[in-house]
Amino acid sequence: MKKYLLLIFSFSLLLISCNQKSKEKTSNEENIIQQKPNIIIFYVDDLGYGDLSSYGAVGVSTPNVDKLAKNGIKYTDAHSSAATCTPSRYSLLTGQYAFRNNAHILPGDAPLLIDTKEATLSKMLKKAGYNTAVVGKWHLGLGNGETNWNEEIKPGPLEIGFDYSFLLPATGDRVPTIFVENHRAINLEKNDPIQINYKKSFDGVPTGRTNPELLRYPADNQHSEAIVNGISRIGNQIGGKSALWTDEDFPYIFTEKANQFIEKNKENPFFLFFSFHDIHVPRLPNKQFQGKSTMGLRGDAIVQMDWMTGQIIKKLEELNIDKNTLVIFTSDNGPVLNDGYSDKAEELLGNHKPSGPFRGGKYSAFEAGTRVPMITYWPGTIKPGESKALISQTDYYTSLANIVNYKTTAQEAIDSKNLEKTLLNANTEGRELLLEESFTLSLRKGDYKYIAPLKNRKARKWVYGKKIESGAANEPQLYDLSKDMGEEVNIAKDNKKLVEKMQAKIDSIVAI
Ligand code: NG6
Ligand code: CA
Repeated sequence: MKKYLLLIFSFSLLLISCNQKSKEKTSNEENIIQQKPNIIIFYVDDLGYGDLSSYGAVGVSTPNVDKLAKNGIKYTDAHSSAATCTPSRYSLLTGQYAFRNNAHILPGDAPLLIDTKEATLSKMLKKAGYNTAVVGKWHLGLGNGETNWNEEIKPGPLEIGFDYSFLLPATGDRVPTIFVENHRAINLEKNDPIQINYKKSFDGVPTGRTNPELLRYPADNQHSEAIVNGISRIGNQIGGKSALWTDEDFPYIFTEKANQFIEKNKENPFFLFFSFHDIHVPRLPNKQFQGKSTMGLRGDAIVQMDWMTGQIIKKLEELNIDKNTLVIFTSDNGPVLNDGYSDKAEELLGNHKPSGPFRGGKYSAFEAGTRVPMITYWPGTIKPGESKALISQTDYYTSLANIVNYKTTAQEAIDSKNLEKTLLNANTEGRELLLEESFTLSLRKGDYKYIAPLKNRKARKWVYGKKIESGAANEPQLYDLSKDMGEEVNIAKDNKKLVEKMQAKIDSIVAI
């Protein structure tokens, strides 16, 4: 009996020690896994360099984003790849300049712009062991060009590396005005299918043009088609009544979808591309945010965006994964006030400067077209600071690949530089040269900014229908931002050699 007991005793000891060993192993494994941080990219739409209080805003307060800026790295020379949305998104996700795929602002019925065989940031992170999601505005095309929105909608994000998607398909001002979750439009009823048409209107369906009295606020001619929620949009639409969105619900719906994804993936590394509709037009912030800025709807939309950011950061903190999550916060292009709707953005601006100290705005070749706020935040890992480094969103692909120890090939993300250290340390240099896409191509070399002349067409001073300078000209422009941040004095004529060199550099980038 004694012998028997001893045997049981030693057997239990063995079990305990094995168990401990396996526990050690699990915690080691956990450590290894935890070295791969979760990654969230907060991608705001049309947020200008001066639109956050941490970047000098006066008409609006953004405490949630300011907390990231204060405790992370605030960049002062960070750029979207282009001065409009689709091209910037294309570059962020592929690590390639948009001109390589002739990417420009897409209509809402455009097919998926990114070839499903192309390498993408999302595919790369998936291969590195991440669960990946995109929530919010897409605007990179969906389907094959003949999309029936009542059936399976593909290819889309799921075919280019995202495990989950919850989308506003194009923009808030374009049809279809429905949400698409993975391959399906949500809340559609079989007996009321939805159809859209970008060429002609549907008989008997009122539009902003035929029935302006139905509108909550007036719009320009391009935005005068389908009326949804009292707002006319670009493109015609009929049916799908049960599926049509209410713009004022966006902040809750997108935040909830994002937080559900985070909650589900709290145990494994995840990548969330959180792509805001705000502060793009039409600006229809929820009642909760109305009147919360001094700038009317545009400012209130910024407050809403700030709140949404705060809700997601709070979720990370609640789940205790904030210290294991790298957050990048930025915008897809510079600011615009009137972008087609009379929402009083111009009238109520006051002393607020959406472009900060820079010239131009959305669409423009001048700095404010692409110089946008950017913050990286990773509590416990990133030391707070301010960075002057020149960095493009095109660089996220290769930089994140390095952070997660993924080796990219030479054919992958060809325009993306490894700025891993620049993302994590405020005192690290950035790019030497940076390309900006707009009506033309511009090149930054340190503080010099060169804007290539338009060759085959006459440059217009103003962006068509907007109060924004295009920045394009028929002669070369060169500015020295160290003395002339506002790009007022063209020094091209006195610096012919440098102009030639910078044009040659652009030519060589284009020729790749
Ligand atoms: C333009 C729209 C503008 C906006 C933009 C896309 C006009 C007259 N209309 O065609 O309102 O929707 O496309 O913005 O300019 S972006 O941020 O998605 O690029
Ligand atoms: Ca945009």
